[in-house]
Amino acid sequence: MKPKHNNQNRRTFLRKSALAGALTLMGVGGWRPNQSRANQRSSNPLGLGARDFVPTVALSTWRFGLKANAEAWSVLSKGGKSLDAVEAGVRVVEADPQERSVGYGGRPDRDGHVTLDACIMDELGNAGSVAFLQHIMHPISVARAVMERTPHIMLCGSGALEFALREGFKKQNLLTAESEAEWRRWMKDARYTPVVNIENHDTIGMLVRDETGRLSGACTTSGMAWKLHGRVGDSPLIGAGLYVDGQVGAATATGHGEEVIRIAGSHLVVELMRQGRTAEEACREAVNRAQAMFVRRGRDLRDTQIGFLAMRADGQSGAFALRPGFSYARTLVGGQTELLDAPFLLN
Ligand code: SD4
Repeated sequence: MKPKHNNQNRRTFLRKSALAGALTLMGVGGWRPNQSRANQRSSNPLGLGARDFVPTVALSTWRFGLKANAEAWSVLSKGGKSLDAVEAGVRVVEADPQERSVGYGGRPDRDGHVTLDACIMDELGNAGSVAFLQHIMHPISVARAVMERTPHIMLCGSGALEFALREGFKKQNLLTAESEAEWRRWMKDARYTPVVNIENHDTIGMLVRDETGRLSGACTTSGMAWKLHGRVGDSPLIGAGLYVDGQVGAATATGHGEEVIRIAGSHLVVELMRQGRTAEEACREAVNRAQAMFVRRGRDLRDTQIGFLAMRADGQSGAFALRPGFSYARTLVGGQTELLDAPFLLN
């Protein structure tokens, strides 16, 4: 049952929780800043800002994460659950036609179809996912329905669409005039060949920790633009695009999905945190592994990007990317939100 809070209790919660979290992060949790980050800051002898000791409550990928976090915060600040907060947060981006890499208005595949991938997971290992879903504005809510109303974790393609329609979701055209025009321009000189480049895809992955310490995550995308019809990326795959273990932490991925799948990226990040790494260190090691595998396969890294976000069960959070340019939104206990640039491996 949902806990009730009056305003006084809420303020007390926020204060106590920030303090307790800071103490945990500084001591009991064993968290120490790594040197490279410490060197970048100068506000105290350790090079850390006060904010580094305040637990994170919401973390999400890219600039559009700012509006997702704002929505998640409006759920959390009323005492809401992390699962409701992640769903509400990413729905904002799914419904925004200006965001051309998620949901409505997402860039289509090479045949002109908008196909969506999404998954959601809570701290107990409950999970739901949809892949290669068409015509539904909010794939994340269909994924949640798969989690809560079926014995399965993942539905895809026409089966996922049938399920969504039976559950009362409306069938809609998700291809906006702008995305269609961009696709038609691409068709002119693309010779119908799917491309991977760092500009044509951005997923929203979101991790939230609520006031009772429950972690949840969500990940939703229209995937790589101009992909082959039927292509599924990492975003709907539990363990690749998203993973949550309520006792350890949560992680989500963005970027070139094939490279994230190869290393089971988000699961790897959570396992590295289980072994004692901070969130940023875990993300960095996952990026190292992906890069090593890329190089072993003789591939050129110039046109690709992957990035991870992670949050430990105590609220310590971090990010790391292969290349520059990966930004993410972080909201701390108390509701302050900022857009940060993830540290990266290669220029
Ligand atoms: C995919 N990982 O479909 C997604 C796309 C993405 O930032 O995240 N882009 O491969």
